[in-house]
Amino acid sequence: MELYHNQVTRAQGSFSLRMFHRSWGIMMIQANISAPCAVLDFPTRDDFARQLKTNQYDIVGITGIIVNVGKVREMCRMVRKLSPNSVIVVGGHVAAIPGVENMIDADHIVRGEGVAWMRRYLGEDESAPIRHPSIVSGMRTRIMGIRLPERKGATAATIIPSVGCPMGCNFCTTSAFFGGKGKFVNFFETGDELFDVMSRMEDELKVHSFFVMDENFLLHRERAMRLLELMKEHGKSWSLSVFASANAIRKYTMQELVELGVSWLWMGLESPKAGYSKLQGSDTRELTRELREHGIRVQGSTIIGLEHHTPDNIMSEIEHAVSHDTDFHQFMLYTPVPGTPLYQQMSEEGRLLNDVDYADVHGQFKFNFKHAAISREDSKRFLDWAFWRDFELNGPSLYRISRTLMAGWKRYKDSPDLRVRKRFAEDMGRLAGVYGSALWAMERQFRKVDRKVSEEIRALRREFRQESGIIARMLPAVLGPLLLWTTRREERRLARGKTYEPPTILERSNWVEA
Ligand code: B12
Ligand code: SF4
Repeated sequence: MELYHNQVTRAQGSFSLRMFHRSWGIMMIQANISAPCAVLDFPTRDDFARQLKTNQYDIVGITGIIVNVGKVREMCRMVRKLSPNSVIVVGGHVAAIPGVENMIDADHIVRGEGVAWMRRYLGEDESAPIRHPSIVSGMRTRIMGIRLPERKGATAATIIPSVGCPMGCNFCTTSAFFGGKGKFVNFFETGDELFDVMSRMEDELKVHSFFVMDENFLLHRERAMRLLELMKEHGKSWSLSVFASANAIRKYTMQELVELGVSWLWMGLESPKAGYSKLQGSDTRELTRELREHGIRVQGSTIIGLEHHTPDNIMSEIEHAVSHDTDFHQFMLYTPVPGTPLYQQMSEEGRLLNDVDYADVHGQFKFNFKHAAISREDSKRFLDWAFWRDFELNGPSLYRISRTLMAGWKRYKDSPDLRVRKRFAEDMGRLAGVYGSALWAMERQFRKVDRKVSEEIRALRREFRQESGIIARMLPAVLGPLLLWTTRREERRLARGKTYEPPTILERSNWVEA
């Protein structure tokens, strides 16, 4: 249930960003039906059994992705036993497994978009406008051994404008699941609709920042530019975290991106030799540097084990990826996932490994196919090395995002555009003291590990000192040593095998107690 620690900062030890994310697909369905509904997120087996025994549910909907198929099977079994009159509906990416109907005992298996399906099933109006649920993007955030306090408005709201992606890269399961190349499902077509949803979220959750869960947000330029127009008209100084491909980013000037509030960008950095059209004509290293200079945090994403990779060239491809010096870097194994054109192709070529458990098909372990040049065992070694190398060379992501904030602040603190100036000033006001303290601790922690990184951190800490107000300047003297202590304590805990789990959450709607 974690993003960063599973697939981005997993090699960063106590500096890894820990955070849980709710299951947005079922929250979306719940918000768009009028039937009484309970969403049970992250249940333990006991929680799930208790719900089934204490309520009479007509329908039990279960969501899962492919790795979860074993859990879905067990949940179906429990429903049949504890609530035999319930209809079982299974949705989400798990539905893409070929022959899944023979693996789990469900009455309906739903492929693709679920809101329309559920409305149709319940006899409700499937074309009614989509109501966006209020979603706080993450919870129980933890870094350097401390859990950050949860304050209303402090964490971004998640906005889901669409599902799927029309680019149709051959390995991409999200694109394939919602129709493949040229297709996707838009929940909010226009900039006006998006602005309305965001304004409502701003009121309800007291947020100014949004995590926009759209596979390629910037690709839809007209919608983005209309959103910008409205943001300007209403003086909104929002910040946006978005996913976008390099060719889509290139459709905008840096000024447009900054005015739009883009402050975090997730971008594919696949090898230029792979020939994906989303990268065409872009020098991603130059682009990354430029974005960061404008205060935009970049999360790079690189695939390990592409067709042209060999033991001889893969290290230099990883070095190339790492040399982007992004704020965060995700590495994923090239993985044929059921439902994608790549899976179909590999299956026809007889290259799929049949004895791999679906629970291990997620790109963070080992290949599930025969690669022309790299063995299954080596795939893991290269993947682990990529994460390690990025950490070794570029340091903790927390340091890198502080650096990007500082670059943005210096560039825009006197911007003539009030909205832009306000955004950077707010970030700086909120974070300068905390970042300064974290840098204080990081500088000391890295002295023994890597002197060069430690010195770079020190230089940045000094910049923070110079640019901060009086309180933020004083804070590191107190908070710094505390963070150093919690960081070291966390390292010891992790070495002992400590893991973190999300809490069980139960949310009911249209519910009248009997
Ligand atoms: C947010 C997210 C996460 C969050 C999960 C939050 C959570 N608690 O579930 C985090 C970051 C933690 C995460 C982790 C992982 N994820 Co993830 N994640 C996503 C992401 C980016 C968005 C999902 C989302 O909310 N979309 C918006 C909602 C509205 O869409 P949706 O969930 O698909 O739901 C719709 C339909 O599927 C359907 N539906 C869904 N559930 C149900 C249930 C019923 C009953 C019905 C009728 C319909 C239905 O209706 C919904 C509305 O249309 C997707 C990529 C994407 N853009 O979809 C990847 C994605 C789902 N993740 C993926 C993977 C591989 C993982 C990890 C294994 C990564 C890793 N190696 O660690 C882990 C495993 C987590 C786990 N144990 O389940 C893959 C799944 C591949 C597959 N085919 O199975 C995806 C598709 C990314 C990708 N392209 O590879 N992930
Ligand atoms: S651009 Fe990204 S989201 Fe779109 S199809 Fe390609 S990999 Fe998938």
